[in-house]
Amino acid sequence: MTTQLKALADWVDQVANMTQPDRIVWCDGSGEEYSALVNEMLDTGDLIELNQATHPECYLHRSDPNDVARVEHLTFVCTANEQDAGPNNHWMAPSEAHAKMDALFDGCMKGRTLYVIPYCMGPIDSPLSRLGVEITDSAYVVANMRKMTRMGAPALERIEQEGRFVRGLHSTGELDPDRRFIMHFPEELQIQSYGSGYGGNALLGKKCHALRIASHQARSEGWLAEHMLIVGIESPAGETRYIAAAFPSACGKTNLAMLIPPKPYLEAGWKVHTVGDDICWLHPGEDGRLYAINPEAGFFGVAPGTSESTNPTALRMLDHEAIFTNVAVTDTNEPWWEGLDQRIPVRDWQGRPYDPAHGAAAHPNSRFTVSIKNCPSYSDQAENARGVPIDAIVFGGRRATLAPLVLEARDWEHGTFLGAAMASETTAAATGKVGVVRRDPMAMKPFAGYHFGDYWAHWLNVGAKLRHPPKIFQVNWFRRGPEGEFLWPGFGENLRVLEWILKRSAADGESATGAVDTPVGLLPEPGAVNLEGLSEQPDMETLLTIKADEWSQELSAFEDYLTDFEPRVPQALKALLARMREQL
Ligand code: OXD
Ligand code: MN
Repeated sequence: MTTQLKALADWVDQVANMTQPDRIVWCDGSGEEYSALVNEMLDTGDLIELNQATHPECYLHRSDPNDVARVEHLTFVCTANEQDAGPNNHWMAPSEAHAKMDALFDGCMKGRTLYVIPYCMGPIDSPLSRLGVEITDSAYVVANMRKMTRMGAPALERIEQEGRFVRGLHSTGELDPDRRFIMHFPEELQIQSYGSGYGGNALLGKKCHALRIASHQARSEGWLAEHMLIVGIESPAGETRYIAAAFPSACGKTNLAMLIPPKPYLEAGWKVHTVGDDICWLHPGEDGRLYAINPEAGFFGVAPGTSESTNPTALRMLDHEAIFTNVAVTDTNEPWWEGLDQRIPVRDWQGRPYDPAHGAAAHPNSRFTVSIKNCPSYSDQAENARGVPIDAIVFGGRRATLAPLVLEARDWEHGTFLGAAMASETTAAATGKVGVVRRDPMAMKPFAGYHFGDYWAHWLNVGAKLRHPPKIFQVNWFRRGPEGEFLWPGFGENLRVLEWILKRSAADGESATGAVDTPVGLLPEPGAVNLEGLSEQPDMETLLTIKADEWSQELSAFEDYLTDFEPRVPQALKALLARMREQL
């Protein structure tokens, strides 16, 4: 396989001249190609076979111990004008970044294979989808891209028809943290990544293309590329409505996207349909509503914490055809991670005999890669070329205090405000300290490919044009009590909150029943969130209280934060902030 498309053929030639691989392979995405790659990696030790009786076609990859998460400090947005990248991104001048990357890529594939991966983000026949080609020297990346994207021959055919595609160049290099960069050139539709094999740094379709480059593209084309799961909730009446929800990395998007309804809901006939767990492209439809597609075709999920009680659906899809990265293994050679069950693993994520003195057995950011088609709750609408209509947008963070269980925005503008004001405790998904509160607007801090001020303005513009915008909500599953205990049971029980959200979304305007007005937004009125059948009654009073002093402080902190983004902060957000403060 090669290509008729001259621009693509020329680019591959040019990259091959620079990187000097031994071999060039055009990936067709076939099953045979995948099996051959797996066998090759089993030979080199890049993959380790897991127990094929309990976990058919499941493999383990152990990464370099210094290459286990996204590296935000080495991730750059290289726009011609520094201001356009915004204070939310690290910036480098395109000429400087190209010179740096050219030097790193020079001869870097000697003795290696150069793989060309044509891919399509989104359903292959959808006008909302976008195309890309990743060149990589990592067989592990090819295998993961096959699960995460629609890649190979059909994607190439569409690329040849359209001619427009994002060019992503990746090499694992020497895996030296001092020779590692993830560069984005949104104005050139280019990504260059060197020195890491980790998912978010190396599977270029994901964060680099579907969020950083796509958000930039979306701005000029009038849509939104967001860090959101997409889930369909089917009521006992048989009506399915869709929610798009943004949470920072490792805050439960995968669990929420495939939740199992609590017992009374299951018995009543509620069902959950998974469309996506991480990325959502939102396009205004001709009917004035917002439509969503999941640009990805698989999950690259956080393993620790996934269990029979937190996400039984995920366990059903993880016992076949999954690639695990940096998990531990049991004496029966099955994958294991903290929170899975009571077994004691025999080897940790680095392959050492398990010793609690070395810390966790599985790396806290250990991952699984699996096709969405393996998911038992996979939605039959996930391949719909038009996308699914969104009824509610949800913003969630991880906050021990302050943020109530759920809050409804008055309108799109206020919802944009709540999204922009999001803050959350950091997790292991990125290198750096865990558990410190950082501002993370729309859960896009690491992923917006341009200036946040322009991004918020774009959100306001998109909403202003929608004749039937979805309602917007803020949630917090992570509120803690005086002993540090979680006040809300979370996981499947979150459906109780989603039910209230969907009820409110179906209702017209603010007059609808079930909500209490406060200066910061609308709260469920007492009894409005169904608690029937919960074994322990949560402290709803604390979960749904707005403390004026705490919120005044929060608004001041947000106001300070906004000053970093001047003069591009939309006036409407500042006016809202002033009004909320006055009312508090
Ligand atoms: C992810 C992340 O991998 O957000 O989805 O880090
Ligand atoms: Mn993510």
